[in-house]
Amino acid sequence: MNMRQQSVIEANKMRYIKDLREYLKTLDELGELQEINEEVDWNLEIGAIIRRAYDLRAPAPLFNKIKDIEQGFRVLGGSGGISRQDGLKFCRIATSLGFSPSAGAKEIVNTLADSFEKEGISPRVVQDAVCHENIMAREDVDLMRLPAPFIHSGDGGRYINTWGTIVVQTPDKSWTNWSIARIMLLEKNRMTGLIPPQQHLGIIHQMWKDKGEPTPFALVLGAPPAVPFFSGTPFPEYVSEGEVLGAHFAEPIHVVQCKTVDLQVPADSEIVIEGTISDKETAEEGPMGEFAGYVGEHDTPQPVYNVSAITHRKDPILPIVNAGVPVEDTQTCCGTMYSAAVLAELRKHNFPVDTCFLTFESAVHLLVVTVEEMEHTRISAKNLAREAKEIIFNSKPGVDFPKVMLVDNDIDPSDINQVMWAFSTRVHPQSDAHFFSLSTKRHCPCFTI
Ligand SMILES: Cc1cc2nc3c(=O)[nH]c(=O)nc-3n(C[C@H](O)[C@H](O)[C@H](O)COP(=O)(O)O)c2cc1C
Ligand SMILES: [Mn+2]
Repeated sequence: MNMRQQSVIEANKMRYIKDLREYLKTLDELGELQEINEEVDWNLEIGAIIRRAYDLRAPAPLFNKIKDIEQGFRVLGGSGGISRQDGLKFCRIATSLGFSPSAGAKEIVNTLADSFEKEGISPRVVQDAVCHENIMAREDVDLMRLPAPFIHSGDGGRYINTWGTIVVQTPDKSWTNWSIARIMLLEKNRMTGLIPPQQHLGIIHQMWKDKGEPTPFALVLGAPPAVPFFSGTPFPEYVSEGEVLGAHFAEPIHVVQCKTVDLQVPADSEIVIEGTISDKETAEEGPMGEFAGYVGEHDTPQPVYNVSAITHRKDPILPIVNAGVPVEDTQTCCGTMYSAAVLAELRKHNFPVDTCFLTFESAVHLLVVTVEEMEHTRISAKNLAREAKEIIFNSKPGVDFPKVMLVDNDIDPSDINQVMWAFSTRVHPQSDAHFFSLSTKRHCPCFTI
């Protein structure tokens, strides 16, 4: 690490980065951004370059010129990727969430779990917003102007949403949910996307359907860097992600009223797509290469998103993820945030937990929980496992991964080499592996086991 980077790390200790462009500036100073000025194709090429960048742990690629797309519209990959630089492995996650670039997994996860317990801070409504610098409304709406990529060769279409936040609100307005779920382009003013019924998006969509009405939505692309992380966190029902984000940073995030729907979105965002999710109409969605590392085999009928406006900043940046084999941003986002959510849950039940980590390299299928070493003498390993299983698999985050490893806290659960060593030398195949049948219904459509 050179002296310039060291001073960048010093300057960024616990700093709240409030928009994507400031985040890109920080990445650039850390040596974590590469601008690509040659023309690239949205059809497979952008996806392939992002994939290569993950494999090399190379700086995040920012594509400045995209074939058939007007000059100025840009695409960013690797927003939450891991770094190959010594001591900076988690720097993109850390700086997105307000930590020092050199923060380790335990500091990030344990501090987030503390934040999840704090009283929420509601967003502050502002009047002017950069996301409204340009507006396409009603018949002027044209999604095809945006550089949505065709990512994997088996995909069912071009995906406009892989790292954006879908904002919806209950009909009584008491709960505003932010979440990430993939969305595919259909035509200039229509999209379709996964709306799993057990996810909060699905629960709120059902409330509107019960009233016989479509669900107003806003899709926020290129929000402040912390937003996707909070949108990818499985909080309990009726918890608004924006309020927990406010609690984490001890100040409200700025939001602005949408132009054509009664919703508010982070004001300092690059692109906002507004409209309603049909209560009746569906379209064939998918398949798409997913975070488990496989491309699904089928499309499925999913609700249609009808678009009433697109607003954007000048020269907007569309951040995307190429979901696939580890390590990519779905895994770093969910890995980090689910760990904090499980830790908060275990703490609530007085489980003797030190920290948790939903390992990136397992494609977020293996959660490692570290316990105080002396706890073994108080309670048998089998009982400890049973207790952990009861708490974890009955919580919202616990329905999305199938394997949990309990280990002494001399192991760093974010270091897969240490995890593999502990698993191989400390787990007796007959007496230390416990299988439980689970009543919880697993909901992830791309779940592999
Ligand atoms: C990049 C990324 C993409 C995701 N895509 C999907 C998706 O397509 N479908 C889904 O059900 N969950 C997806 N997730 C996980 C959800 O965002 C996560 O489960 C979140 O907790 C859902 O929000 P909710 O708790 O408000 O329901 C994705 C997460 C990330 C980080
Ligand atoms: Mn939620």
